Amino acid sequence: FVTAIDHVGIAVPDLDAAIAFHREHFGLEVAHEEVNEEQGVREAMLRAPGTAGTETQIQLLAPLREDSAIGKFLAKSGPGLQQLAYRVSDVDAAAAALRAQGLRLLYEEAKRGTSNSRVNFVHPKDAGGVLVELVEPARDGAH
Ligand code: V0V
Repeated sequence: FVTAIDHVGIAVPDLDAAIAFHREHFGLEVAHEEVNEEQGVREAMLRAPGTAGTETQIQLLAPLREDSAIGKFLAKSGPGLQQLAYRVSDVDAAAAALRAQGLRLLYEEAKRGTSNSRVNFVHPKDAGGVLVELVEPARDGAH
């Protein structure tokens, strides 16, 4: 049910500084930026130039609060890779299938992710130490 590697998420202390770093050193461009209050993040999606629509994105995640998932991750592990996100066509079906296989999903119901996507997560302890996000893009095709 995984249709693509949607994005890889990096926890950063300062979003603007991280965007500038990736632009300056790797030539990545900002495809999208938003604040997600529920997740406690200010975030940006980056892509390589000329790849719009086909790209795997890099998601930079900066905390809005110390007690948010990213705030806690930074305090414990410091800046770095925080999540791997698989794109799925139906996040509820994907979550149900994984639950039936004995994996712990973090949310009972999918929550709102970037660009009105719907997301859920597999617990990192059940996925080889990797926080795996399942992301169902919004129907308008934005991701
Ligand atoms: C924690 N652990 C991780 C981890 N976070 N391992 C790998 N990758 C991570 N990102 C380890 C941690 O070191 C512990 O291992 C163990 O898991 C349990 O951690 P904990 O300290 O008890 O739990 P917390 O409070 O740190 O929470 C961890 C979880 C939390 C994964 C439950 O971060 C969470 O709810 N994440 C889902 C939401 C999220 O990440 N939102 C921000 C992105 P030891 O020490 O016991 O061995 S928002 C987003 O992605 C959006 C909007 C989007 O993509 O659209």
